[in-house]
Amino acid sequence: RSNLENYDYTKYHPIEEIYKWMSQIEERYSEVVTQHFLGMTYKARPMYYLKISEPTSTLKKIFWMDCGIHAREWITPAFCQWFVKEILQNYKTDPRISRFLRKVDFYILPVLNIDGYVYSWRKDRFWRKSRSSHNNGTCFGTDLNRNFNISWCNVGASKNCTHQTFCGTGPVSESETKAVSSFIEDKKDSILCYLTIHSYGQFILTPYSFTKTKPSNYDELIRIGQKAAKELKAKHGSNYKVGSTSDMLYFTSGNSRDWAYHIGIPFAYTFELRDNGTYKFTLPEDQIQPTCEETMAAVLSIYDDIYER
Ligand code: ING
Ligand code: ZN
Repeated sequence: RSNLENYDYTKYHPIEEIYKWMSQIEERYSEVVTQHFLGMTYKARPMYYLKISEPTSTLKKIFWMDCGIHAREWITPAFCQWFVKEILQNYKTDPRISRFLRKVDFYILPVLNIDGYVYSWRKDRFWRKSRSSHNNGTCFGTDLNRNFNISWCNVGASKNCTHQTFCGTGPVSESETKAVSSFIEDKKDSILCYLTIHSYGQFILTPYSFTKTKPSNYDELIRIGQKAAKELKAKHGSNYKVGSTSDMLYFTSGNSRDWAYHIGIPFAYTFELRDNGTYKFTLPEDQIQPTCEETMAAVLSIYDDIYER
């Protein structure tokens, strides 16, 4: 059961299986995939991303996607893995995907918040934050999506470590956000698109979340997002709403997407995957496949539009 051909993409997987899957993917598709170390989590677990890249001499742009920044959002690591599988199984035969790989490298981080993910499997299915220790070990976890260096802890975030949206002890105080921030900062001139995948609620969200002020390319972001939502709906009929986070949801600060946009990455979106509130974070496994299929359509639609520019 442990080889790659038997990997079940319609089930949720504990971190050990995801680690193993990453190594097997790198081995099986060594001509296009490499696994890279990004940093260590608070509990000293290694964070790896997969780079999907066809060896060519031309300088390529980067499309970044991360999943699992919030521990309980299990459908999101499942989607990142689905995405990798689809690209690798089809890049030789699907003209659209082979076209992407001529100009673009995909960087995929399947589980950003590994410590939290492990905790959500072993102890508390509804854990959201990381597992860093605060106040002499009396409370645990930072909301990694409030810890980035953008309007840090100004709105929709808490300085109380017992709260779900604890922003950390300072901007980028957590090892997980440090690892992601320094990598993105380093590569930002090449990164054209930053996607971060959450659940639930069924939204495609643009900057910003800490202000109602609109980004300079807002109209284009919305147009591309709306087309993606249309492609998504065409698969299984799911309705997604498109708009800025502050218009569609609530005010928050210190999230990764706003930060990525702020440092100059022009196409930055947050996805909120299924569902609409029936199962919330415990989306049944029989919805993994349809959710991944429709999300794939949306992500490829966004990539198409950006690529064609
Ligand atoms: N929702 C996001 C959260 O971090 C969000 C909403 C989206 C905030 C985009 C900021 C930017 O609260 C979930 N489900 O985590
Ligand atoms: Zn989330």
